[in-house]
Amino acid sequence: MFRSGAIWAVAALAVVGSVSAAYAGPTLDAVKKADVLKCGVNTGLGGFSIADSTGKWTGLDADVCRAIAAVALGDANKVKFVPLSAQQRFTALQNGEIDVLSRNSTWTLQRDTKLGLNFTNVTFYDGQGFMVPKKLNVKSAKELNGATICVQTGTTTELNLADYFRANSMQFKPVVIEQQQEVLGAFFAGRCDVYTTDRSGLASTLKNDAPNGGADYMVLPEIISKEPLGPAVRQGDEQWTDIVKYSVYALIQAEESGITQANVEDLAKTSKDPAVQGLLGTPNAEGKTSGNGEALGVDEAWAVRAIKAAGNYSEIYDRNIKPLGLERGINALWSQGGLMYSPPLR
Ligand SMILES: N[C@@H](CCC(=O)N[C@@H](CS)C(=O)NCC(=O)O)C(=O)O
Repeated sequence: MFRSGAIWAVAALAVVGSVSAAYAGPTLDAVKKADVLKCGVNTGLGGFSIADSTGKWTGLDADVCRAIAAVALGDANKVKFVPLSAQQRFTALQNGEIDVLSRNSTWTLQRDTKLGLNFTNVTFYDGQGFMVPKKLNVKSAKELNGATICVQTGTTTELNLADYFRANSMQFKPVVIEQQQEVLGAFFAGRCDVYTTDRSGLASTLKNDAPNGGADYMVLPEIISKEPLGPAVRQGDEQWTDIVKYSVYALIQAEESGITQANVEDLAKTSKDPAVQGLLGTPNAEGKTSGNGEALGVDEAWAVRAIKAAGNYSEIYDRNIKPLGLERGINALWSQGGLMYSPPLR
């Protein structure tokens, strides 16, 4: 018994050994050849991805693009931001117009399977809500029977809305529009009583797009769905999936390990903490590095560059999402009662 177990162990090791050298997948090759990461983003959603008048993109999703470019290409600035509507985004990814989608997109079973995509992580745990003009004098979504509701095409929002009203035996009149700016135009012009989207989208709209600084509008208390938002890639290139996945996990682990944009280079040289050394590719006391970079098919300083690109998850959150008035809540680290958790990066 022992003998045959030992033989199996040797055989298993041989197999593991033979696949341990990371292969170069087609997406990383293509990204390197183009020397730019084509990253699908929102057409303009403050806090997530929005371009200023000089064409500079900011936001959590834009920072994720930068972290991936830093890992894959060694330069956080080598990103071509491709703005996409809700309706266009998955086709653009399927067609190869973009290498990764980082655009407030909800991870759902059918997007992750039937659409031929892989969601890699959750970068923001969200949920759908409703915004109404204060003058409507409504305090709860349960009072919205018969309301006219503005919603964007090609979203989970559209589907949840129908489910919620059906489940509560209420009627509504949908005004379904493809372009975000037109949805908001219709709502603020009073063509709909209600605007519905992810609560982060409502917070962003209230702060950035609503007339009068949002003073005449309010968000109702109900959260009617789960909207785990995160990056997606095409199925079929496991290496690229892993690169995107661990680029994001490096940012989350960096927060947990106290690694910041400002101290990452220093810690890469001086830290004696094995977890930090492992993540940052620093040789340990025996002169050995963790080998994470090799396993991903990049170099060992990959995570240093990801963190240097935009900061750790809390830095990214505080810079982009906090100004929308959204506290960390369930987006806090697991060790602080939230859901943000990186697997061991070893
Ligand atoms: N998370 C939802 C909704 C995403 C979505 O597209 N939301 C709208 C409203 S906040 C949006 O971002 N529109 C901006 C655009 O079309 O560029 C989904 O994945 O379907």
